Amino acid sequence: MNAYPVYEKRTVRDLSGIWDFFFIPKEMMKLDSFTPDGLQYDDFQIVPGCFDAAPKYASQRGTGVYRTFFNLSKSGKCLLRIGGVSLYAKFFVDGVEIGSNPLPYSGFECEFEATEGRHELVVAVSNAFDYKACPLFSSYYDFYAFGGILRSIEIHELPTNYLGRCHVTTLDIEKGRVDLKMEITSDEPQAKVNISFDNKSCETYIVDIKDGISNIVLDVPDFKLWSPESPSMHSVTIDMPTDKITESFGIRKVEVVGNKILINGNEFIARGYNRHESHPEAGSAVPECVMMEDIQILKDLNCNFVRGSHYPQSQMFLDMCDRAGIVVWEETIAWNDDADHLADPAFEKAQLEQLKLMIHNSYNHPSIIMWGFMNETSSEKTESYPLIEKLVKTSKTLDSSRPVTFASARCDNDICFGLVDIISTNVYPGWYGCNHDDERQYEKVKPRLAEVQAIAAKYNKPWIISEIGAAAIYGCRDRMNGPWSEEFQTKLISEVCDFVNESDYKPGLALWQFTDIRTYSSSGHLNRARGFNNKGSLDEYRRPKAACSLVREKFKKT
Ligand code: ADA
Repeated sequence: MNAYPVYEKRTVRDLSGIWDFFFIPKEMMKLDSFTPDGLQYDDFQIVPGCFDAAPKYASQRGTGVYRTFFNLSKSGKCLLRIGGVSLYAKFFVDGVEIGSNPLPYSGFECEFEATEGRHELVVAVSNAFDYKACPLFSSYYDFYAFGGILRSIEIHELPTNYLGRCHVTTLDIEKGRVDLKMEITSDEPQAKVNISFDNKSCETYIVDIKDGISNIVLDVPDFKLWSPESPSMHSVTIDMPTDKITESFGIRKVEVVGNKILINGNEFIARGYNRHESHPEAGSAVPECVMMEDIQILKDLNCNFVRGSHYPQSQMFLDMCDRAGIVVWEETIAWNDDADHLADPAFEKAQLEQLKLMIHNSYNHPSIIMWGFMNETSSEKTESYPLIEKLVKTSKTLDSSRPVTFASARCDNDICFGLVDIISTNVYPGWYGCNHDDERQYEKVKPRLAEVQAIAAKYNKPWIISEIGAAAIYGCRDRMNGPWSEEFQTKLISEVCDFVNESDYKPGLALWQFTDIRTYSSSGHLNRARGFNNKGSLDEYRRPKAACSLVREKFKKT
């Protein structure tokens, strides 16, 4: 089984496995001119996977063309369902284009008609930087743009009347009352549905369908609340004569009250990391066993929080966060995009589309308590304000149950903090703009955080230090605490943790970052030793640096 939801009546083909493959260098072709006609596949790849994470195509940019075959038991409407691609892709069934996706890391679906029997599926996915084809990933972003099919890929045979998702919204944590918003495609104005929670006895309801949506409010029997400390999960099964879906969800309430974040009325103080989906041997297609390892390491470090930096997350990873009680900030992709991008209609369209897909795909995860977008954009400029305002309004329209935020690197003169529910700031005192010949740069941490706290306090909103840290090369030990040493990184993080633990107001904290990740040697004009962002508390192979033992202790005190 891939991540939730589970469709139990329709025929679903999981297409994970070995696919035919052919690589076209970017110099030979742009994706927009690709057709699969007459291609001779001379290789193979594993799906999910990144074709450029393995030796043969490492560092190459262009279009990876994947091909497989699938059988349909009947003619009719089908659904291609993919967990995410990088960077952008086109899809062909029997040589005919059925869809395209310009949104890196977004889970998405496209419907198509096909007859009973055997069919060819071609996924042409490009990792070439092309702002027109893919405005949401620029070559200066400080994380490596791998190419491939990152997560699960399925073909669903759709019945005449079928279910989309069922979004579960907590209405009352005292009664276990939830609102079920069911997506139903039907040629009838009503539907007869059997609804059961946790595979217990079901009840039959006749629901009205308006614009493809049916709502019903129900109390969950024998409910238990979801919280970071006690992450109880429930399931709901919607069973129609022709289709059946089971969704996983949690009953919990998230509120912002003054400068506090509350979960079920209890203050939540984030202690955790920014985590990229990245592994030196798998690229962005992080295997589920490594996701499990990351979850266990985060818990071992006494973390209760992870920011999915900087893009929509794997649904399987979010399923794991639900069950581990690790609270999540999920966000749309961006990295220091300037006002020229935000003023571009194509960039705006892509941002809004990715936000809608992210909320649609991730809605039922109780671990996600806030939506974010556009990391470190130019939120100090008036030209940026309209898109940030649109993203906030869109988020609230699609999901009034969660607060919104964005990580600002312009906190001293940010003009958009008034739009969001939570003030989030990325600051690097003691690392950037320092004279590292003087190893006491870490002494700059507390004064700077006090300055930022004063800015955040003006808004009387929760404040999260959404990024802070320093680089250390794994194994670099230096009694002089020199830069790039594990000692320096540990000392700087110690200053950060002491500030948040000693401060009267306890801000949230997401250290930058969980593990080292591949980037480029001169990302965003920043030097990156060995082509990696080395600010992980663990290296890219999840080997702990000295900072881990400090974090484990300091986070225990929260
Ligand atoms: C920024 C950015 C991160 C990373 C970090 C760094 O805050 O959001 O993605 O690039 O800086 O390591 O400098």
